[in-house]
Amino acid sequence: MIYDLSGKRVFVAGHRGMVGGALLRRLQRERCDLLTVGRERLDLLDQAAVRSFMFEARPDAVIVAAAKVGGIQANSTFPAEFLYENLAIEMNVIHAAFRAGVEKLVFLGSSCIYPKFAPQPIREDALLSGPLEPTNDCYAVAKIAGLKLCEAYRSQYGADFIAVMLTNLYGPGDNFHLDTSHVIPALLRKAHEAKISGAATVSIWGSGTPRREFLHVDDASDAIVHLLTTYSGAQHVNIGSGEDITILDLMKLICRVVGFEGKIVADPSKPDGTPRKRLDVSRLSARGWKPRKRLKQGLAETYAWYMQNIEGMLQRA
Ligand code: GFB
Repeated sequence: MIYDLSGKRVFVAGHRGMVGGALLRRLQRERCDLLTVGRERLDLLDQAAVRSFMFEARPDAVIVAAAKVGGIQANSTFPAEFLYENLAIEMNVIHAAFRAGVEKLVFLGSSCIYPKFAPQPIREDALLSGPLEPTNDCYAVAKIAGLKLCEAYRSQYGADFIAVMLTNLYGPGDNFHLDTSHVIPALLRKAHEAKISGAATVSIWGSGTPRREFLHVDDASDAIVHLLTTYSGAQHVNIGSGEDITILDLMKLICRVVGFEGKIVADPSKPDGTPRKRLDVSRLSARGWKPRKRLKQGLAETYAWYMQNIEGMLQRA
């Protein structure tokens, strides 16, 4: 243990998102005070407001879980917002945390920071070794900037700011909107709706051949807290399950979980994105952490969560 959370005030920026929500659940098991603030009270894009908040709230530790996120289609449709909003959130929160004397900060990044054709599994040192995947290069550039910001405040000022790079996450609290979501919520919803309507087929975007690595958000939040309390270093750390699966096999698994028995058809008019992005998680494993939840179990639980929350989501849509 190098950062003991007992008695600390921990600010989770972005607590209403899927990862932020999981972090709150996980941190409730620690003896720390949790600090959150809703979007209506603090706009993280507003530099002056973030600075005032940080100086008034005086957190000891900060987790930057706030971000503009979305799946392959949202990323390629709104590159300006993905770049601008993510840069602004990182810049405002990380700089204000530094100025307010925050002792420890964890910045959450994503596996899309790595080159499109990085050798698999992807090691941390693959960063900036080749061109990015174009469907999400704006998001990736913003996340690389956040990582570099942490590195720079550490090397220049000795700030204990660390960066972790997360693989594709899923779980309760995810976005199930078909245009903007990541693949798992989209396919759970499509399979469910196909089952309910008695459809003969269900479609998946692209060829079905890309491979993705998935990690349940409760495992992700556990790994983040593990690194927050046990790690300090300039090198960012990958967080993943270490296993990947093709999108077609993922959909077969989802159809079994949901109980849809029709045919799966590919939609080649939609993009595949990067062919493969499995993270090398040996640095994390060497620090004594491993995931608990198997994909099938995590999918079943996420489907159950979707079923319980479907009405509220439809009302908000
Ligand atoms: O999860 P996803 O949108 O994002 O898509 P990425 C993963 C794969 O699933 C792609 C395919 O090959 C999609 O073409 N796919 C199949 C679908 N059917 C669907 C569907 O109905 N909806 C969606 N969304 N995908 C994201 C990045 O990339 O990964 C973000 O855009 C972020 O920046 C995130 O880094 C972790 O894995 O391709």
